[in-house]
Amino acid sequence: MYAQEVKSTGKGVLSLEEMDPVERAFQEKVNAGVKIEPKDWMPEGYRKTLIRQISQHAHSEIVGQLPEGNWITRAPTLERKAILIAKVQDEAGHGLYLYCAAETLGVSRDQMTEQLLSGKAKYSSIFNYPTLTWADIGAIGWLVDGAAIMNQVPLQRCSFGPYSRAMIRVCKEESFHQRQGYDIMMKLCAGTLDQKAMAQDALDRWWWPSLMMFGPSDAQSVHSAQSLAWKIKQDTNDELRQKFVDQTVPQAKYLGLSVPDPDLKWNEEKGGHDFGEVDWEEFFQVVSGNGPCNADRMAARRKAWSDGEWFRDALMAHAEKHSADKVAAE
Ligand code: BYC
Repeated sequence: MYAQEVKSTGKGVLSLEEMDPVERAFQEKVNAGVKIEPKDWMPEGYRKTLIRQISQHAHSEIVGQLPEGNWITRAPTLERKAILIAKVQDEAGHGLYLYCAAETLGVSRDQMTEQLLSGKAKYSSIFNYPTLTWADIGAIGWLVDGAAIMNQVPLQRCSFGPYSRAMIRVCKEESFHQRQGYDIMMKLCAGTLDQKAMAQDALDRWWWPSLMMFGPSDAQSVHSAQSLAWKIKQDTNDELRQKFVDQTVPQAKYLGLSVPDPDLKWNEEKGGHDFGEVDWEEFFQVVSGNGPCNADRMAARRKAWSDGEWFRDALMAHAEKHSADKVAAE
């Protein structure tokens, strides 16, 4: 039975026998690892799930420019400033590839923007925390981009072609982002006592929000079972969170920093770390708009949209004039 072939809790997922023939053929294609392309038949739920996830992913890239953009004018050296500008520009590029991938599913960029600005569409919880010191830029690269890579590497194998191809390019750039963040942390940790304390403070503040990036626990995840069945996701939220902890703890040790979790310890039997419970109350508060920076982030995006109105109007006027000239010349 199909539901036994995937790592799903089975919540609401139909077995092959329960599907109608068209849907069954689609699922068999997915099971065989054939990519689904925009013009192929797909269940409406698959299309909607992808639009939701890809557009939220795109919004995260765009909103994610704000916390780091906050430090461009205050980067400690010209070199660090140039690197940070390049990184923030990369995030804009990621947003654009992802909006294009979502557009192939029949939603327009304007519709997606409207959903973000009206608060209907989510973006990653992590970008609702403030960047208080330069060490936060190191912590974001190291932890936030590190968590993003952990989540996005499997998305390169997503069943939907345009999303999977966008992820291949995004992942290459994210590796550079992660390394530049870790490089900042290494410099700070090899610096003065104050610099090392700044690095520890950043780790203390970004650790738990980074673990929240992987989404609610498997028991609370609404979409995981179906997304695993459709091979949109390859791993559950908890599986990726565990991998991230196991990868990151030795990196913190190398820096000489301590992870702010008294329950963290190596579990020989499972071959991974045990770690404390994420504060899910905080997660759901942030996701529902009540995090420390939600209002600021949304205000910045709304301002950018309204400031850009004259430019969008000018582009439209130019395009209309151009096509009228063309018609007149025919
Ligand atoms: N924050 O059923 P679940 C970057 C929502 S940007 C907010 O587990 P799913 C970077 C979820 O949407 C990289 N909301 O959902 C950029 C759902 O709500 P709706 C960002 C969250 O989709 C700039 C509900 O909770 N990466 O790297 O199966 C600078 C139930 O969750 C969060 C992506 O976007 C969250 N953390 O799994 C630096 C990755 N978690 O939609 C760096 C793509 C969950 O029903 N997305 N929710 O209203 C995914 O892989 C999946 O969507 C998730 C959630 C793992 C996030």
